[in-house]
Amino acid sequence: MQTLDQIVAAAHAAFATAIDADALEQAKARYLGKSGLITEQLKTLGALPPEEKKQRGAEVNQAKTTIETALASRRDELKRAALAARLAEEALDVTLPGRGQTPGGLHPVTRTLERIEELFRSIGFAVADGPEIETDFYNFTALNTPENHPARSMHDTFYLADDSGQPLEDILLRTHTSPIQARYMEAHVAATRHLPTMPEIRVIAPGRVYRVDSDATHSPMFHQVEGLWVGEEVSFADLKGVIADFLRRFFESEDLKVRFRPSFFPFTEPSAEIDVAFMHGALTGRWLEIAGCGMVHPNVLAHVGIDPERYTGFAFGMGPDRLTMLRYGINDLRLFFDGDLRFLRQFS
Ligand code: 2U9
Repeated sequence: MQTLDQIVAAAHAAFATAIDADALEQAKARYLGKSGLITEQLKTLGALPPEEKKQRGAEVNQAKTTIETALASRRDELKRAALAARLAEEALDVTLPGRGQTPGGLHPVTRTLERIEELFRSIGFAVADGPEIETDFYNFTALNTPENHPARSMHDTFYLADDSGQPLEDILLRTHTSPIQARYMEAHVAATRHLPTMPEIRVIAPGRVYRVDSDATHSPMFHQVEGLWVGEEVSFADLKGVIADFLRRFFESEDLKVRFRPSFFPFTEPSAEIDVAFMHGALTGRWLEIAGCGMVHPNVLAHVGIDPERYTGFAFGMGPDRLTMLRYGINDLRLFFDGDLRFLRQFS
C-alpha cells in the first residue's frame, strides 16, 4: 500500500512526463478518476472510527488538492508549449520577395471592337448601344424583313419562352445589331422634330448577337459592328470612301485592295458585299469577304419616321470576330469563347 506522500510524488512524476494533453488526461484518470488512487483512498474513509476519519480525511483532501494544482499547472505548460510550436511552424518570413502579379489583359475581340470604335469616332460617328433581348418589331419588321423570311424561323433565331416552355414569338435574342440603329434613328427623329432640317445621323452599333448556328466558323453568340450615315445627300460614293478608308486604317495597309460586289439584304437597296485583298503577307492577292453594305432601304427610313424622298443613307455591317481571326491568323472561332487562358493570354 502506497503512502499519500508516495501517491503525490508519483502523480507529480506522471504529469511531468506526460508529453501532450492526451497523455496528461490519462495520467489524471490514474489519480483523480473514478477508480483512481486518491478516489480509492477516499472510499476507505467510511470504515474508520470518527476521530481517525477526520484526521485522515483532511490528509487525503490535502493530497488531492496538491495533485489538482500540479495537474492545472502542467495543463497550462503543455498549452503554452503547443502554441509556441504552432507559432514556430506557421512563421511567415515577411522579408521574402513577392511572386509578382500578372496583369490582366483585354480579350482579343474587345481590342478589335475598341479599335473600330476609335477609328469611326475619329470621323464623327457616335457609338450606340441597345438591348440584346429584342422585339420582333425592332429586329425584323422595322428592318424590312418580310414575314416569311428564313431568318424569322425558329430554326435560325433564339426565341424566348414563357414559364411552360411555350415560345413567345414576339421576343427574341437579337440576330444582328441593326435594331440598335433603328432605335437610334427613332430617338433622333423625336429629338430633332422641331428643326427645319434633320441633322445628320452618323452612328456605329457594336455588340453581341445570337443565331442558332455552331461550328468552327459560327458561334451561337458572336459580334457585329454595324454603321449608319443618313443625311440629305449621302451617296454610294460616300459609302465607298468611308469603308475603304476605314479598312486601310484598320489593317494598317495603305495598298489594301477593296471591292464592292452586288448582293442583297432586305434592309438595303442597292446592296453589296465588301471584299479585301492584302498586297503583303501570306494571303497576298486573295479576295476575302469582310463585310456587307448598301443604301438604307426607303421602307426602313419610313418605318422610323424619316422621309425617304428627302433623306438618304448608307449602312454597313461587319463581323469583328472574323476581323480578329484574320488579323491574328486564328482558324477556329470557338477559341474566342471557350475562356481558356492559355489561348487568351497570347493576346494581352
Ligand atoms: C439599319 C439599316 C441598315 C446593316 C448592314 C450588312 C449589310 C451585312 C453582315 C456582315 C457580316 C453581318 O457580321 S455579319 O455577319 N452585315 O452584310 N449589314 S448592311 O444595315 C442596316 C442596319 C441598320 C437601320
